[in-house]
Amino acid sequence: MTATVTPATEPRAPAAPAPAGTRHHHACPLCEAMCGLVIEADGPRVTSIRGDPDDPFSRGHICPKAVALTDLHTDPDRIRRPMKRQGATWMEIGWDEALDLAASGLRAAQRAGGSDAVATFAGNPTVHSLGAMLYYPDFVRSLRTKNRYSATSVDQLPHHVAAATMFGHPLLIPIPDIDRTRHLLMFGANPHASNGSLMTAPDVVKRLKAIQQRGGKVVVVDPRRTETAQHADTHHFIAPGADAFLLLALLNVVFAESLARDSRAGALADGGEQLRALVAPWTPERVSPATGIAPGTIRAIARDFARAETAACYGRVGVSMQEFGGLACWLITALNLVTGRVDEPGGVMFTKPAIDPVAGRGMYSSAKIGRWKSRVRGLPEFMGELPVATLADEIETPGPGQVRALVTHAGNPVLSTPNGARLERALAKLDFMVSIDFYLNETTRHAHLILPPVSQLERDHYDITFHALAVRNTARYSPPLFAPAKGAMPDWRILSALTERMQAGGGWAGFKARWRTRIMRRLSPRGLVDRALKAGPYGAKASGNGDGLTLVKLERAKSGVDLGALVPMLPARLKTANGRIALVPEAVVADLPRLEARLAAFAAPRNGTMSGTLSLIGRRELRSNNSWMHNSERLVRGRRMCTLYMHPSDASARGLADGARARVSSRVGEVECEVEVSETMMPGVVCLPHGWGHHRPGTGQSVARAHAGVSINDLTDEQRVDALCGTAGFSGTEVRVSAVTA
Ligand SMILES: Nc1nc2c(c(=O)[nH]1)N[C@H]1C(S)=C(S)[C@@H](COP(=O)(O)OP(=O)(O)OC[C@H]3O[C@@H](n4cnc5c(=O)[nH]c(N)nc54)[C@H](O)[C@@H]3O)O[C@H]1N2
Ligand SMILES: Nc1nc2c(c(=O)[nH]1)N[C@H]1C(S)=C(S)[C@@H](COP(=O)(O)OP(=O)(O)OC[C@H]3O[C@@H](n4cnc5c(=O)[nH]c(N)nc54)[C@H](O)[C@@H]3O)O[C@H]1N2
Ligand code: SF4
Ligand SMILES: [Mo]
Repeated sequence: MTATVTPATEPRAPAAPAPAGTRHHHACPLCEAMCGLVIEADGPRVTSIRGDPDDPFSRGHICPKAVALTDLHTDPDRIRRPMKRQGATWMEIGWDEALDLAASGLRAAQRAGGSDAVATFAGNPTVHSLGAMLYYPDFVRSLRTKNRYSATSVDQLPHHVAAATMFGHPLLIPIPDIDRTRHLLMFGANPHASNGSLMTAPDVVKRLKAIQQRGGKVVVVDPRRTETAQHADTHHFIAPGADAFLLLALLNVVFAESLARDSRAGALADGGEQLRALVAPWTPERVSPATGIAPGTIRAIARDFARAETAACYGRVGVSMQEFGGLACWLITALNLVTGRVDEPGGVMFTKPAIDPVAGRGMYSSAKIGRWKSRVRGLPEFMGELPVATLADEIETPGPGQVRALVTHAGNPVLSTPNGARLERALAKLDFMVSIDFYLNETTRHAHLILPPVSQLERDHYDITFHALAVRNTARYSPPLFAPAKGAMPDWRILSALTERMQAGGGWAGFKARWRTRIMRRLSPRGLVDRALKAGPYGAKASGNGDGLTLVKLERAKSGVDLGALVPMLPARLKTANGRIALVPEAVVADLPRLEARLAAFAAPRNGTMSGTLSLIGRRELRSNNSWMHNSERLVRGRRMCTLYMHPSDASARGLADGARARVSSRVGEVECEVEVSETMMPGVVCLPHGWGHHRPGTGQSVARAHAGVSINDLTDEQRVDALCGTAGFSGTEVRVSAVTA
């Protein structure tokens, strides 16, 4: 299939020019770091993008991706008008026609198969779009479907599970107070590449260095000696997916050697004795073969952590995108709790954001796992969503409730979810698909309709999510840099227009929903932000003197405002029914036998020989952003990013030298790529980045296609999930690697 674009009769309108030589302040919306930018523009042209030295939080930091915002804005491949596909041909159509077609296509699917016949998938940039954050939930509600999916179940879901079951709300994730800690124990995170995650900390490299400069320690546990690990005081290789074993042993040592500490948060927690009993069998000796870490080292990690004056244990995707992610995330918080690190400066703390997502009672606030199950595989719902690892099953398996139509928003599940190739085949069988996205990518090419939002520079921004996950309390509002091009729609307008069209049902509930949509449309994101700020913890009401934070004030403070270091928030912030912390949450602990049953398999040696399998993990690169931003020449040129890292012993056992081509195969598929022999890999483990594989036909990103790479998710297995919550078990996928012979 090739993509031919037939222009609509209406010419493409140019971006409304900003006055010549203007300076704008804007928060970068690309990753979680929220760096402040100073962008200079000459008319419609961006002339420079620099870090904003006056941003009290990011202090002038910037990374190469921010500069590519201008490439994104001017990219001729970026879709600017709605597109309709007929066979392999795309044509531009007007907005009214496009929105009506979207609604009628979805309604037809609902009529034929009921409301669950329509599925939704929200990708990562949804969280980075103010408009989508505010208007996407109502759109999904208007569809009344149980088939809701998102990138959450290939990412941070287990962290939400731990937060929900221990503190009563999925968003009550404690954040490492890295600016004050003297000991940071990091599992499965590489902030040198990712710029920090579930820990918004712009200029995170400098903040990590500062820990060492004040005499503290950074300890990294990772199957790869990453950039972060190379700068740490200590790095320990761990077998992929074995973190829960190690954490059980760390807790075992803490109890066995009386290293636990009393604390305010600890006094609020129930289950201390139960936890002590649970971890008692998990001695360092018992977990050592499975983790690959010597018993003495495990004891030293536990002692150093527990004895440090202040300490924070933190884990990120390495512990959440694996088969035992729920257990690992729980155990990390449990370790923090019993050593007195929760809600203490220098430990892990809760934020007090100016707009508080925890205060609302939305569809994301439920603390229960599995209120319903997926139809085909019986995987559990969480936060109103089902695991995306089963989306292809739901599309392909006939019967009542079969998915026949799909809406994607800012996502690329063909490249981002396990066994993407199978999902890709499934997408081609849908009756109807609509994508809200400005690129024709590996996923959206299967849509019948693409509704493109404006570029990142044509919309306003307030980071609702990441201010709530930041290492300081800050607030920052960015007005649009450019007025939207004529006839262009931001995410929120598209979503609001679709919601209006899909809202059905009469009666009081229907009336209320329609009324809400109208009010929301009238307020716009800007108005909603103003309201939320006024109602928030720094608003006039909360501050009591009528002098609270408002949007107007934030607009005046162009570089954002600092609301101070994190402060103790317990017990007031707890959302559990009994107002206590569950140190041993029943739903999570019930998963321990599944882990125990795998101990022997983890301990069995399986690598190092020609025939042996290897364990596959992922990585992030500073100049890449998941599956997109690959159409920016300046980001993809230079050193090739999509290579397979491999330890010298594993490479030589297979006759592979640096730069050789290798065939990598798994239960589900096979790819061919270049090998980079690297001492930084744990023997037996190989590593590929995700988000590549742009060779597929029918896409519309010319630069990305020239730097195609291969997709790691053509190897990862949709059957391999964390059974507790259905999150994809990417880390540790078993693969075979062999030399490609001409
Ligand atoms: N094997 C493996 N797989 C992984 C990962 C891994 O580490 N290993 N990481 C996982 C993680 S953490 C994540 S978050 C996912 C990410 O995967 P996804 O969320 O599925 O996709 P992205 O690559 O972020 O694609 C973003 C899409 O959104 C579009 N877009 C960008 N900005 C906007 C906007 O403002 N509005 C709209 N409507 N569209 C926009 C882009 O054009 C692009 O098509 O991948 C996951 N997959
Ligand atoms: N430049 C850039 N920045 C990004 C992104 C991007 O694509 N590019 N993506 C953004 C997104 S969506 C997210 S979610 C964040 C993620 O932020 P991070 O979690 O910091 O991301 P990674 O760099 O993938 O780091 C994960 C680490 O886990 C290790 N790991 C893999 N498996 C295991 C395991 O089983 N156990 C342990 N202990 N470690 C393991 C990997 O080797 C890797 O070093 O980054 C965000 N920032
Ligand atoms: S670190 Fe993240 S927020 Fe900062 S400039 Fe880079 S992409 Fe933007
Ligand atoms: Mo992510």
